[in-house]
Amino acid sequence: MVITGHEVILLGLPVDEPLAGGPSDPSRNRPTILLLLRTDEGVEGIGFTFLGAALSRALKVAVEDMAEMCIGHDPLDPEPLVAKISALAGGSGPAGIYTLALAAIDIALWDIRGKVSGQPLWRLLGGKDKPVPTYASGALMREFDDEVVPMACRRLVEAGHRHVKMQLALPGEYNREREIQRIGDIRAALGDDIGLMCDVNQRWTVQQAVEMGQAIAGFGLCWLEDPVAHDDLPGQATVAREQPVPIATGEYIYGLGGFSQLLDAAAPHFVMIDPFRAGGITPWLRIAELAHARGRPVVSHLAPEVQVHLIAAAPNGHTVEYMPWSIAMFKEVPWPRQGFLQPGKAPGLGLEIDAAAVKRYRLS
Ligand code: SMN
Ligand code: MG
Repeated sequence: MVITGHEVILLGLPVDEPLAGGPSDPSRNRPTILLLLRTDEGVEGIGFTFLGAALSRALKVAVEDMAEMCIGHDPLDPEPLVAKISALAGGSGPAGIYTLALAAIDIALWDIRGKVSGQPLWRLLGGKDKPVPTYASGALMREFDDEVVPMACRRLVEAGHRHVKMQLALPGEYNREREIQRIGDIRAALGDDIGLMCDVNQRWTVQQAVEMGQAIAGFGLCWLEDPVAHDDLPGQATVAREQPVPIATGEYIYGLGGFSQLLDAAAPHFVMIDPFRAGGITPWLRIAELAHARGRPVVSHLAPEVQVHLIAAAPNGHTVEYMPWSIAMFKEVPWPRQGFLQPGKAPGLGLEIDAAAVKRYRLS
C-alpha cells in the first residue's frame, strides 16, 4: 500500500459553546487544518491539527509540504517516512509549526492503520471496551459574564456531566476576592457532587498561585491547571509544594523531552497531553508511558474524538477533556453521557467527514 495523494483544508470552525448553550461569536472562527491522506487502495486517513493563533495559513502549507513528502511511502511503515520528514524539515523544528504539522500526518497514518486492520484505534492500541470518564470544558470561560456562569453550571449538571472545568485568572487586574467569588459561585451552582477542575492558563505569578491555591483549597478541586508559566519549572515545583490543590500541566509542551524535564522538576499530579503539540499519536503514547513509569495519570487536551481512543488505551489514562472545538467537521462524534464517553466500534478513528460542514467552513 502506498500514499498517493492528499488534500489539506483550512477550516474556520464556529466559535460556539454547545455544551451549555453558552455565548457564540459569529464574527470569529477557530482555524483548524484538516488533512485527508489518500492511498492506492482507496483507504483514506483523516488527520487534523490546530494552532489557535493567527499563523494557521502557514500551518496549512506546512501540512501540505509534509503530506507531499509522504507520496509513494507505505503508510503502514511510518518510521522511514518520519525519518524522511525529519531529514528534510526537522531544521524547522523542533516544536512550533513543524511539530503541529507532523501531528496531522501522524494522526492520519494511525487512522489508516486502524482502517486497514479493521479495528477501532483504542482496540488496536490495547484498550478495553468500556466507557471512558470525561469532563465538560469550555463552558465556564473566564470572559463569560458573572450571570452567564451559574446558568451554564445548571445546564451542565442537567445535561448529565459529572465533572466540569472552569477558568480563573479573570480578565483585568489580578483580584483575589473576585477570583474566590467566581469559584464560590460556580461551586454553589454545581453543588458538591460535581467534580470541578480549574484552568489558569499560566496567568498567575508563583506567589499568586500559592496564595490562591491555599485560598480555594476548600472548594474541593480535582486539579488546578497551569497556574504559572509552563516552562518555569522551579516555579511549578514551588506551587506544587506550597499549596494543597493537585496540579495538572503539560498542554503547552512540545514533544517528549519537555515532559521528562517537567516530571523530574515538578512532578505534577496529572500530566496533560495536547495531541498537536505532542506531534501526534505516536509521541502521545510515549509521553503517556513516561508518565506511567513515574506513577502519574494522563489527561487529554482538545480533540476528544481522537483522545477518547488514547485515554481508553493508556493504562494510566484518567479522563478526556470534552472540549468540542473540532466536532463540527465530523458527521458523528462520541458524545458525553452521564460523565462518560463510549469509544466507537468503527475502524481507525471512527470519524467521517461532514462534507457539507467542510464546504461551509472552508477558508482555503
Ligand atoms: C485551552 C487551551 C487552548 C485551546 C483551548 C483550550 C485550555 C484547556 O487550556 O485546557 O482547555
Ligand atoms: Mg488548559
